[in-house]
Amino acid sequence: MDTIKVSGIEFFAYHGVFESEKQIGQLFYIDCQYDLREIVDKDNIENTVSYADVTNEIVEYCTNNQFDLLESLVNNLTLHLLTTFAMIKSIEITVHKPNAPISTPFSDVSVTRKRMRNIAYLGLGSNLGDKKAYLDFACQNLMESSYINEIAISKYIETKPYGVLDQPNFMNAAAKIETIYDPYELLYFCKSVEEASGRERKRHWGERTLDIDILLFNNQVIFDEKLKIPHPEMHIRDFVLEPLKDIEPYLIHPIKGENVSELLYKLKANSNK
Ligand code: PH2
Ligand code: MG
Ligand code: MG
Repeated sequence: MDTIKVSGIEFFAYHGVFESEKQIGQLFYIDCQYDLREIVDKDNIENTVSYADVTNEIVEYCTNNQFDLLESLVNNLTLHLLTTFAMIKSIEITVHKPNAPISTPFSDVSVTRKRMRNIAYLGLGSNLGDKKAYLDFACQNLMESSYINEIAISKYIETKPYGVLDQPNFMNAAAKIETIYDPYELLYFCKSVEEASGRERKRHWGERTLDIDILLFNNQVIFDEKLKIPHPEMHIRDFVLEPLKDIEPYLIHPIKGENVSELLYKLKANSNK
């Protein structure tokens, strides 16, 4: 893909923790590098993202908003640019603040942030109240987020409870999304939608108005306290594989190396033994 870079974009702004920085302001410099979604094969400005437009957008955003931290500035600026320019696939922004209030002589201080478009798969479930309405609620929240483009929603299926058996049947579904969130931001987003549905956490694996689990995120493997991707049990849950197969039967599990149809076939074969 084509990579475009603009360096040393200069502007005067008021970002900083100290009151004097907010009052007096100072010079900032930004380096910006972005990859396009597709190779530009026509000699026509309509087929690319003009570096002049990106530069103007950066200066406008940075002079119309104020942040204490450079980290917040680059975080929000990368979100803003990816939502503004649909043809940009990924972007890296470095903001320099060479006149920052540091008492020792220094040449520069800078913060860098990279952000890209990701493909993620979500598992949705509900087994309290109007289950279909809760799944619809989840999809609507996905659709309304500026940072998520919903690509596909599976059929909704009724399933027997798995794990904890003394609870009502579930309605389950899967969703494929494109998102500029990173995995942890997406996790917090899912939790916030669960909460907005009125979910109360009484017992592990118990009944819930709405559960939104991240199943897959690009081809990434994450295993830490907060987040495990791929979802550790997705390959042994028919209520995950069945709806996932509906939207992407040939999708390959990054650890198992088998596609969704194969995993579901094996799961069913084993449960019949
Ligand atoms: N979710 C669980 C536990 N058990 N069973 C079904 N059928 N569907 C679910 O979504 C489900 C479950 C924990 O997330
Ligand atoms: Mg779950
Ligand atoms: Mg969950």
